[in-house]
Amino acid sequence: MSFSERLMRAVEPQWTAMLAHPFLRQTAAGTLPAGRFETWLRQDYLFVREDLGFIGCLIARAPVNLRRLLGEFIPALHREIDLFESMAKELGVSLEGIEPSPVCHAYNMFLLATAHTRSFAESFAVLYGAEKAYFDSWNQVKKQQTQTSPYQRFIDHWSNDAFAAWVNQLAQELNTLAAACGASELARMEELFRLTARYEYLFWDMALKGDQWPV
Ligand code: MP5
Repeated sequence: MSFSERLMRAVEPQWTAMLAHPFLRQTAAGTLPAGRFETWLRQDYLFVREDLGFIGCLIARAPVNLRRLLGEFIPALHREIDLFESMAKELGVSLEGIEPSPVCHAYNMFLLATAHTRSFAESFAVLYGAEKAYFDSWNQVKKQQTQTSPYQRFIDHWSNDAFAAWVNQLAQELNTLAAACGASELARMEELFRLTARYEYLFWDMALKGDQWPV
């Protein structure tokens, strides 16, 4: 079994819970309560803009052979930010003056802290987790939907063939990195991968139920 498969098996309970989250089912069925998708859109817009810093830090620490793969992800993230801005306009959602929710803030800080304080392989495992989570989640929405969604461009963005190829390539590179890691580093990668899956669950939960600073 490859290391990326081993990770998926290790976090199976968290992954299953993430994919079973009602936010995804209700997005597919078109039954989300008013305003919930818009909460996700606004918070994920902030998340992606912060994600650029995480990727930048990974590039700085990457072995030379991975700089191109990671470097090409930066313009892809800028195109993604354009997609958020164009969808927000279409849906009448304001992107002005948004504050990150506690979950969005914590997840972004987790990514940055990982990239700054953990090994490159550990940080790469977290990147794989975040990308794979979106690929699996939006693919599931796509499979479950029975009619075109007002949010179709987002659904298609993370479930198309190009995104599948990117996630696949991350898995291959992760397996190569893991082959050079000892048992304790592999265990830390697994622990961080599980935390990533937990944050992904929390992000859907935040979108559906709201999540505000109590004070
Ligand atoms: C991604 C995302 C995917 N946009 N938001 C969350 C909460 N997790 C993962 O990352 P990307 O960089 O948008 O492909």
